[in-house]
Amino acid sequence: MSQDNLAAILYKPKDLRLEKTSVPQIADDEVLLRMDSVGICGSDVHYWQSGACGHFLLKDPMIMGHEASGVVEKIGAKVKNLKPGDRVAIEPGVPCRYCEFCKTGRYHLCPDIEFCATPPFHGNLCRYYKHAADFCYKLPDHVSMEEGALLEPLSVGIHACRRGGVQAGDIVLVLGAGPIGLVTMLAAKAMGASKILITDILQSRLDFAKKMGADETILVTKDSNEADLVKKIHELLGSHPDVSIDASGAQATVRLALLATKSGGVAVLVGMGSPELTVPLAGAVAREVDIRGIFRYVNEYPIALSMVASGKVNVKPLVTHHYSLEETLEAYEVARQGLGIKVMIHVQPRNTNNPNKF
Ligand code: 572
Ligand code: ZN
Repeated sequence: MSQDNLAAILYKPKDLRLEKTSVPQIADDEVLLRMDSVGICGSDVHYWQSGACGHFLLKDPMIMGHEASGVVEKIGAKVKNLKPGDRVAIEPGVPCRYCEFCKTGRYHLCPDIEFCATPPFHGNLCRYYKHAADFCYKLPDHVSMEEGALLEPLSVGIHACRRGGVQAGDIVLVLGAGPIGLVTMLAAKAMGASKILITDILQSRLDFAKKMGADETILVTKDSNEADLVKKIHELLGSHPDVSIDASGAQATVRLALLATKSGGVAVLVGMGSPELTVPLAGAVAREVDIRGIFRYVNEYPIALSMVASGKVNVKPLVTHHYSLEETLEAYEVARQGLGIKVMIHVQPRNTNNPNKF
């Protein structure tokens, strides 16, 4: 094995470097992975630009990357579920397994979870990376390494839909057509939503969403009137949405979610741009609109893999840009400019580990 473990390390805001680090030693329940594909998430760009994301602050140099897939190089003495050569998707958050949240199945809320590229934990945008074997999911031959990496954002979308209770026949409103809005739309469709309307401030993103299966779109501009938008949402959907999912985090879209949702429906907030927002709460409360937050995902990787492997969800078109590990800085710049949807970094040349033609 080559001992070169080239890694993309964020030292401080706007100081991302490619440097060699050591190849990690594995514990008995871990696997050593040769990394293959790593997508860039909005949070990666936040850390790179500001050294922070929400309440997480970069203090020490950190290896980036958490939307990833790799190939098993070596297994620990107690690993039973994987063997060298297996192609895997990596669920990036490994919880303590002992706290009340872990024991009751909501391990994503574990206060001691170690999540890739969330300070102080390193991510996997590097050549060699070690991970808990039971948080690696073997990919069937017909699922590409890129799709394996995309199970991460797809899991966020599935979790948002499950928190919203999306079910067959539901009418769903998705606010924001960035990567998370799009995977939420794909998940809602796969879960049986009968009509999905998606909004954004960029027409290019709405055009993309339409190609990916949105039934209706609305372009929101700074001159848009809130009451008119709510009316238009109801008109285009032919009904009030059963579930609204805000994938933008802006005050304006959170307000729309609360105002547009059907009485007795659910409004899911995937993330908030700022810690406090001014929203029309009284109306939502009086109409028994349930407001639910989400934090990443829990037990959704196997669902995401089934959806992709069965062909129920096609995430491939989300990848608009491809770069090598050596081109990481260029890739981050493209992601920062928001020029495409998903920027993918190929640690090994693309298709090295894809047995089928894709
Ligand atoms: O891919 C999931 C994911 N989740 C992230 C960050 C990056 N990628 N987080 C979950 C939400 N938090 S937060 O602090 N926030 C809304 C900013 O609750 C950030 C980390
Ligand atoms: Zn992410």
